[in-house]
Amino acid sequence: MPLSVSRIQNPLLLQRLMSAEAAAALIPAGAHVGMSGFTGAGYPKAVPQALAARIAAENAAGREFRIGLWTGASTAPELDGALAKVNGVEMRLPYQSDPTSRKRINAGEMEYTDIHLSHVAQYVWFGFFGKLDVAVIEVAGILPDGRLIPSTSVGNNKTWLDQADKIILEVNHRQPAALEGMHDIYYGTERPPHRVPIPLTQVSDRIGEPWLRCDLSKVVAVVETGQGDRNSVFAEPDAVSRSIAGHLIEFLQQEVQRGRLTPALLPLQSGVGNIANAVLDGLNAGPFEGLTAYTEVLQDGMLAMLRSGKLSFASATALSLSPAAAAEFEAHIEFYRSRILLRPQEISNHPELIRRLGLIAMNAMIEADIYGNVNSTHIMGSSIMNGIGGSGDFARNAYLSIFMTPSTAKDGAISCIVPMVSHVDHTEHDVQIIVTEHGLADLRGLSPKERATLVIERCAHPDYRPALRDYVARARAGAPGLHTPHLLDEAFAWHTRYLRQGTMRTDAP
Ligand code: 0RQ
Repeated sequence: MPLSVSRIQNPLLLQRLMSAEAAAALIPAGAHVGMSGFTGAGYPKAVPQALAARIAAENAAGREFRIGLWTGASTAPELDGALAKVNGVEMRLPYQSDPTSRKRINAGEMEYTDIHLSHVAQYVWFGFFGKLDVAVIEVAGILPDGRLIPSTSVGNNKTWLDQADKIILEVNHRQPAALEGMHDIYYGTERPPHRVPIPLTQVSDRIGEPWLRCDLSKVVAVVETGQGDRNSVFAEPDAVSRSIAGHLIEFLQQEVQRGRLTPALLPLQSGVGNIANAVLDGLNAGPFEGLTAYTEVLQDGMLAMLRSGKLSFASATALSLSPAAAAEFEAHIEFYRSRILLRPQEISNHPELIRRLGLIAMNAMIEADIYGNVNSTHIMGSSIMNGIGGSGDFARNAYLSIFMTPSTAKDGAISCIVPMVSHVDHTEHDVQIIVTEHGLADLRGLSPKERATLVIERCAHPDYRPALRDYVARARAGAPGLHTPHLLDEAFAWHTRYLRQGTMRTDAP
């Protein structure tokens, strides 16, 4: 049986089968395009590249052709990279981590709206970003009645399918057919003032359907693809990330001893990157049992915890796995089927659910200041790295809000603990715990002055402690009794003063 017949079971949609080039030709210049994809999982692989080729040809002919690109979160070189290379994106939202896009954004060649991931779907329903013209969605298959089997991420796909005028579907034969049944698409979210509580009280609760609904009359093209997701390999945990994990696990053990957590902890949320993955490795070898996760990205560390039995269930919106972990997932998909649910990001990141479930939120950061404000997004206050992603959704509403970083960046040339962050993503009110390889500062219940001492003595690199202590002493002396003493001129100058010239990266990959 030809692949198209097995994966595209709806006769009407089978008739819409065409090449990626023909499908890309249906996207008009200036369109708002909602594409699938969340942290390198479930993004369309062929149409974006065909669109990029078309944009390059249009530009070569002297015609400007750019689109507004909306996704779930970051994608991959075949999508963000390909479109950014031809300067085809006029405006991007809500999260990216692509080197070429980053360069374009920081060069003023691409506009970027960096927003909380839980906000995206509802802002589109509210009409805050204007009309969505086209949806380009990767799916694992199409049922006879036209319902869609979602791929390795759900992200904003439900909203894109619902809101777009035209739909282009990429049916990817490389994604496991056995993904069917591992999704939970909730259709009960209304606009205010008609909202009702979301009926989810346990991470494993099913509240929706395994398939995406699709208005077949809007589908203008179906394209077949066969490439896997392109996710990078995680670095083996190094001494720094192992120390961070160690401090965190020790802290969680103390919380259990104090009766503020049980040995099963509370549902874990884990951010992206090597440190987050190292913490999960640490938890996998640690003393806690019967853990659960309510997170947005399920990466290698969590898969290993499911396999070992440390983690009994994980709810996420994306399976962002390295090639080796993806192979493990596919080889044992029946094992994972009863332990993983993928949901829309408006549910995985929903403040109501995060507060109700009482999550332990663990996210990486760029820098924290002595009073507990956190910068997750900007280098030197001005240059975007990736975006806030879901970190704000989780930090603001979690049971425990934890931020982690090595104490220094750029081989020690930059302190990640500073007097005043150069950009604020998470205020002191949303940050409870700061961890570096040197230690952990528990800021709960402390005044700003108490926090400053703790953050410097526990978390700052010893090389930077004298300068930070000196700053605090002079700020306090200059303004005795003030609540949050600062020397503003110096606070603003810190980032340039303590930066060895020539080490700063302006075009970070
Ligand atoms: O640069 O690659 O040139 O070495 O920033 O830093 O230490 O490799 O850490 O990859 O875990 O990323 C906060 C960006 C951390 C990420 C951030 C430089 C450093 C390096 C990256 P190089 P690391 P990571 C759920 C949660 C926001 C979104 C989020 C992120 C590069 O975790 O995007 O949390 N978070 N979402 O050298 C100058 C400093 C620096 C610095 C680091 N103080 N000054 N450069 N760097 N600190 C997931 C989603 O929402 C999708």
